[in-house]
Amino acid sequence: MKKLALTLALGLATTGMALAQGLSEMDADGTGNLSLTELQAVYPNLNEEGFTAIDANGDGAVDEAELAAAVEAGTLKADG
Ligand SMILES: [Ca+2]
Ligand SMILES: [Ca+2]
Repeated sequence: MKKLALTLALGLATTGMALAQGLSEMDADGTGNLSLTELQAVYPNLNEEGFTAIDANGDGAVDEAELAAAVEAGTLKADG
């Protein structure tokens, strides 16, 4: 029973965090974060400057929090 509740809670959390397109769907190489190339597959208009702006901690990859912030700020739009 507890396990079912946890599964449901996780499912809801995942749904709540769902963006226009989830990070895992864009993460072609399965690293858990997104490179400029992976983001450009979905957002062809994104250039290196835009990527740097999204990469808040400057580690050269966009993680889930950075992706969510970019979508929320309108930096990334689903229709490019
Ligand atoms: Ca990746
Ligand atoms: Ca980063």
